Amino acid sequence: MSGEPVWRTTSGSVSRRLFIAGTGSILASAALAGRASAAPARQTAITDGARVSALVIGSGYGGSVAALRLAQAGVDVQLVEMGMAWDTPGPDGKIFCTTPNPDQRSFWLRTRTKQPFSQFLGFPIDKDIPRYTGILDAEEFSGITVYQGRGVGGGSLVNGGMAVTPKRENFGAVLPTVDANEMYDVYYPRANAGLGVATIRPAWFDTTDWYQFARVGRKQAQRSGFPFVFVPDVYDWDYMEQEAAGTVTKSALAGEILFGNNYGKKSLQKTYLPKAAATGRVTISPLHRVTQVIPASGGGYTVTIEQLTTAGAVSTIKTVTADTVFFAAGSVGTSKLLVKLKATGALPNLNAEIGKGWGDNGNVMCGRANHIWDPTGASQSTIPCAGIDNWAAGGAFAEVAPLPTGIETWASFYLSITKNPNRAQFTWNPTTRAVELNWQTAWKQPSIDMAKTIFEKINSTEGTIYRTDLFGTYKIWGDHLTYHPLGGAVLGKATDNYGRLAGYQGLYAIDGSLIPGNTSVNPFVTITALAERNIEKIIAQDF
Ligand code: FAE
Repeated sequence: MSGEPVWRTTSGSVSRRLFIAGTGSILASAALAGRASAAPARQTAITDGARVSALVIGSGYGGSVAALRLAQAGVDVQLVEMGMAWDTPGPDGKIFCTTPNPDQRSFWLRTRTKQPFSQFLGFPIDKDIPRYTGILDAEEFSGITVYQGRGVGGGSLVNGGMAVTPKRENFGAVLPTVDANEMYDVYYPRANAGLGVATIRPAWFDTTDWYQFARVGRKQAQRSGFPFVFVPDVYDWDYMEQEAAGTVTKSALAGEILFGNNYGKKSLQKTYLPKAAATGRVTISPLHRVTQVIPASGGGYTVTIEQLTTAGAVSTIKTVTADTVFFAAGSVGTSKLLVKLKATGALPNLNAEIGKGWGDNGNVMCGRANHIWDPTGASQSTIPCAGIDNWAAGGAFAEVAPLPTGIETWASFYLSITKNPNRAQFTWNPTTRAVELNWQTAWKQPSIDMAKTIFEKINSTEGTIYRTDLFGTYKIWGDHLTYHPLGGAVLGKATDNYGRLAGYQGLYAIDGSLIPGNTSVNPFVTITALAERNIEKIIAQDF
């Protein structure tokens, strides 16, 4: 296949470029998904003065599930997303830029990149870029940088696609008020099916150069007595095998991940969102940011929305009335909105739990330096497929992550999810008129200690040391960030047991803000499954 793939639609084959130019974002998404039929989606953005049944703020996992299920139940949905549509190729013919060569598409309104690794082999790797509504936000709070996706599809656009259902014995600690039987019998299977979750073919894993790094990870984990587990992903594994065979355009095997995958990854743009569009009841408004939600005098809520330019300026302010509002702006986005709305008197009856219970899913990163006889490979897929499970004994689950630099580095790299007990709170600062988070960098120490239960043992068995050149000069631990923000409107505390916000009828939280800080594994399958559970109940009882 050439670099300009051909997608089949009901009207025959069209080139992706032509199809996108001739249609709108949602139809383009449906075409990218290879779906045979998609009913026409409404193309126009939300209009000033509109009255809407359901307004969903944010188009990540929670927002996409809510939009699809509400629309299928016959409810008209306005899905409002502050990021771009990500449906139009740039000058290089691609929608997304690669991780090694970030351009303006990479970061959300920054003039310099802020890569998770600040340096490599002692050299700083960040560079200047034009300020643009790029795909990855590195949002800085005191003591932590929180990485989040921006655009139609939310975090699914930028994440590694690791689609992990927590072990059942850990679920009680993840969501204590939720019936585990229902989740494991109905909603986790529904979420996994809806997301297109699959596992790498073991025979290919065992032979391909692209996963040598993970095989080294397996060998070393097993030599130290740790369980090594394959981890499912939403990447199309058949497509990846074709990438390796050279028969399709490379994406995961061409360094694409952090700023989007042009091919192969089943982001929400290829799963829930085209299905939502196919109902004909969902309108998506990209580059629209919700800033205010206040009870309307005639019932429902008055919602203020800023339309943004790609430079981040506000071009128009729209006011609409919504019968119901679903907060799906992600843990940080939903928390920031709710904390502000409560503190500024727009929604004063929200309860005192708003903004509380925020955690980083215990994220901490590190690299290890292998011996010269243990190369991890110059060619590495960007998609992780395996992990080291020491949750029960040491409180750590370490994803064996790629370091796709294109050269041999002898480095093994890991993102650990740990049972870090620390929880932070969002609060409103009336002086700066901004929402703050009181996380402290020192609160990562339990995560480091838990990750060490794996890596000290491996280093001792292998006679190896940590890398000290990835996160600063002579710095071992990447303890400055999280990819997995969770909490801020915790289920059963800020809301009832289905996400209905306390104090107001018709207001719901339906995203990662509901989860109290930790999922024991990567979070998006749990966010999706919980959203599936909650929306089913809400549709049955409230609509
Ligand atoms: P999210 O997907 O963040 O969607 C919220 C959306 O709301 C975003 O599109 C925002 O732009 C939008 N928004 C925010 N505020 C507003 C506003 N005021 N008005 C309008 N729109 C707004 O929320 N998780 C895994 O399970 N496996 C992985 O492999 C994995 N890798 C990751 C790698 C990276 C680099 C990152 C950043 C995250 C990763 N995650 C991973 C985390 C995962 O993407 C995240 O938990 C989910 O995306 C959160 O889903 P939500 O629906 O809560």
